[in-house]
Amino acid sequence: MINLNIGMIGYGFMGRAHSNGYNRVNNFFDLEYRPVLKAVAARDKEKARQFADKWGYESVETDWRKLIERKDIDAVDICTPNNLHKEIALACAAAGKMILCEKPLSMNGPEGEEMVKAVEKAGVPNTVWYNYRKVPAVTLAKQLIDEGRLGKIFHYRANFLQDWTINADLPQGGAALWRLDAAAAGSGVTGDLLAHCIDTAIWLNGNINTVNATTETFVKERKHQLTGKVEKVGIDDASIFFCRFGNGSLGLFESTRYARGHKALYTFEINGEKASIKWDLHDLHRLEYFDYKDEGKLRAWRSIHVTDNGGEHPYMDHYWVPGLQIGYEHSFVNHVADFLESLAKGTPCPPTFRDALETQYVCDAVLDSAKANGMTREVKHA
Ligand code: NAI
Ligand code: SOE
Repeated sequence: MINLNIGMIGYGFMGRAHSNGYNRVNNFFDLEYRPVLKAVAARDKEKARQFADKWGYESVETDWRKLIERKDIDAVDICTPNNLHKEIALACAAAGKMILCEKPLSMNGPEGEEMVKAVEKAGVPNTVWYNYRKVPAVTLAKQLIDEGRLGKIFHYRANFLQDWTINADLPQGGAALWRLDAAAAGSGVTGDLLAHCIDTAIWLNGNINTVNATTETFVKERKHQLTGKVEKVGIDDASIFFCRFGNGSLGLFESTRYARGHKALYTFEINGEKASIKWDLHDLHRLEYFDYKDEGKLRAWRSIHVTDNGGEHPYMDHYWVPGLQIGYEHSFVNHVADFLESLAKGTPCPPTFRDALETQYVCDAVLDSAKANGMTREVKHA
C-alpha cells in the first residue's frame, strides 16, 4: 500500500465531507493508495487543532503556504471559499503538489485558464469536486446515455433550488456567509449551484454552445459582516438560462436561494427519442426511467433503486447488500476512490481542472448574457 499524504486547506463543510472520504475510502475500496491525513491548514490554531483531533489529522498549520511548502505533503485539498482557489492552486502547481480543488474551479474563466495552464505545465494530477457525478444513480444515468438507450436527446432540464437567503436581515461576507459576498464567491447561485447542474449536464449531454440568461438580486443591500457597513449586494440570488447543446438538444436551467420550502433540491430530467430519465437529489439513490419500447399496456416511468451490487450499479459493489442505499457523503468517498484509482493507473481523474473550466465558461456566458438582458452568448470551450 502506498501512502498519499494529504494536506487540507479550510476545515468547514467540505473539509468535513472530504476528511470523511479520505478516512473511509480504504474500508470500502481495494486500492493501491491510502490517504494519510498529514496536516490541516486554517488561520485559527485552536480550531484547527480541534478539527485535526476530531478527523485524525497529524498536524496543523496556520498559514496555507507553509502547508504547501512541506516536503511530507503529496496532495493538497482546497476547501476554502472560491476567491482563494486560484492562488492556492498556483502555489501547489509550482510546488509540484497534486490538487483536489473544490468547485467552482475559480471566480471566472480567465482565473480558471491560469489554473489549467499551471497544473498542465507542472503535470500534477488534479480533480475538481463536482461530487454529484459520483452519486451511483447519476453515474448510471451516464451509462444509460452512453449505451444509446435514450437515442437522440431533445431536452435537458435542471434545477437547483434553495431558500436560505430570503431574510433581508442576513448579513453578507465573512465566515458562513461568504457566499453572499461577490468578492469571496465570484458570483451567486450561478457559480455556487448552477455550476453543479452545468457540470453534470456537460458530462451527460456534451458541451453547451450558446446561452440566454436572466438573473436577479432580490435583496440589493446587506450589512457586510467584515466592514460592519451596509453594502451593495453583488451576487445573483436567482439565475435562469436556456441554452443549445452541441448535440442539437435544448437546455433549461434554474437556480435560486429564494424558493421557499426547498433546501437543496437538485433535479434533472433528460428526454430522448427512445427514453427519458429523471433524478432528484432528495431521493439520490433512485433513477427514474421511462422506456418507450416497453410493452404498451405496461409502459410507465419506473423507479430504479440504484443499490444492486452484482456489477449492475456503479460503485455499489463496494458497499452493502442489494437494496441498502448509501448517502450524500458517499459521493465524496467515491470521488476519493476514483482519484486514487486514477493515480494508480496514471490516468486523469475527471472532472479535471480542464473539465471544470468548461463549466466556468458556461457560468461566465450566463452572467454576461444576463447583463445584456438575455442576449445570446456563445460559450468559449476549454
Ligand atoms: P465553509 O465556510 O464551511 O469553510 C471554508 C473554510 O475555509 C473555513 O474553514 C475557513 O476558515 C477557511 N478559510 C477561509 N479563508 C482561509 C484562509 N485564508 N486560509 C485558510 N483557511 C481559510 O465553506 P464550504 O461550504 O466548506 O465551502 C468551501 C468550498 O467548497 C467552496 O469553494 C464551495 O463552493 C465548495 N463547496 C462544494 C460543495 C460540493 O457540493 N462539492 C458543497 C459545499 C461547498
Ligand atoms: C450551498 O448551500 C451549497 O452548499 C453549495 O455550495 C454546494 O456546492 C451544494 O452542493 C450544496 O449547497
